[in-house]
Amino acid sequence: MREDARDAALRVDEQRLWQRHAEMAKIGAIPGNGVNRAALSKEDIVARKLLLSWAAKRNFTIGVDAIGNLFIRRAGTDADAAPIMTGSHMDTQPRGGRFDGIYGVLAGFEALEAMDEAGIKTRRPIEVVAWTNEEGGRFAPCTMGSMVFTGARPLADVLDVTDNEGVILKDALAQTLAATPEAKQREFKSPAAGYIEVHIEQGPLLENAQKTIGVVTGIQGLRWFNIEVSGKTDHAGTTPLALRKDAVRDSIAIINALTELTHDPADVTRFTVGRMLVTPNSPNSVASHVLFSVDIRHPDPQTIAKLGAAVEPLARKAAKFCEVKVTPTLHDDPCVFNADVAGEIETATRELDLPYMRLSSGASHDANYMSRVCPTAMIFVPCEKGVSHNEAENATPGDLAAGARVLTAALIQLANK
Ligand code: HGY
Ligand code: MN
Ligand code: MN
Repeated sequence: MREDARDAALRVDEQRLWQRHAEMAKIGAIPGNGVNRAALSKEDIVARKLLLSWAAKRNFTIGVDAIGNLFIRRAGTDADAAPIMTGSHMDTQPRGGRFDGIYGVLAGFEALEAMDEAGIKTRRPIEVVAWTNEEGGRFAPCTMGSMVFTGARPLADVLDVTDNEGVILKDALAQTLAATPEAKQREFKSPAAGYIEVHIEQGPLLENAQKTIGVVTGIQGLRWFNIEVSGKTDHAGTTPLALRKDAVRDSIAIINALTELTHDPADVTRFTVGRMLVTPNSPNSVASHVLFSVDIRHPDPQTIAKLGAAVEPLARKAAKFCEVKVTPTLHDDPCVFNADVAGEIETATRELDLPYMRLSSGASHDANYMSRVCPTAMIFVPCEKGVSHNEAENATPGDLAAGARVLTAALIQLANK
């Protein structure tokens, strides 16, 4: 490892990093030590302003693109060189934790500050990005900011997405962009020479194996759908069952069919219905309309393709009384990270004498999309009992700092190649 990389890594300030998490956790704080900071919400805006206030104290330049991805750039000696990027997301699940996403943004910022304090220069610029709407909890699908930045989806495709309250994404986006006028406009698909994302594992493997660092080799495949079932509202007391077009009954039949499809004795396949909107949503009116989400995941490319292809025909077959509309909203095949970048992470981990293991990710991340446009890999640190997307999500200051040290060293190695 380069001397300057080691020097900067050892300047990562555990206390400052922990304190920053505490400050961010206040924005959207909910009982049980959790955080509810939805994408493009007023809480998201406050978090963006806080991050940019820290960047303004340093000689970093700030950029923003048309979907609100925020970029904090530390100059390199070669201004024209494509940057090495790092980052993650600041939005959370509705009952999210204090570390999912925000850790990758704060660790990236801590790496830039440690480089400043070590007084080191890198050939390439290094940029920290805070991706818009990684979670997809308010505006589906997830990983929206990185998807649009990398050109996997045109911005126009997502502007009219609405949240549960009927707010249109483009309106929430306009408000968010207006809140950070100090950020310079930035094009999509800006070239990057590499990307490393650090994140809590959101699973139990590191903790069970008593490892501090995960060198992440890839992400499993996932498919998201919105399924809409349209029937007819009727009186719950007087309408015979035989005459009903009951959207809830047909939704249950569809979900039972998908449960059967995804049944897996090895418990590797993941199937989740997390959102269900019922209309008119009254105990004594037969439901005329149901919209529900489908999230299916599997690490094997053929299996996830087969499962994804089966959803629409199965939904149509299972529904006996109502119209069914199946809209795919996310189609991610399993991704394999770049061996050289993973190698730099492993070398830095070994040279910093940290216990580690290689593993793949069950959760998806913006690194999924960045891996399609530049050499990409991830670093994991443990979270308590693997719990995430839950207020009880927890991590230790020591592990967070260790991940930030590996990140700092690996970024410097890559930025001088
Ligand atoms: O859904 C996911 O895997 C990520 O945590 N947003
Ligand atoms: Mn995340
Ligand atoms: Mn998440």
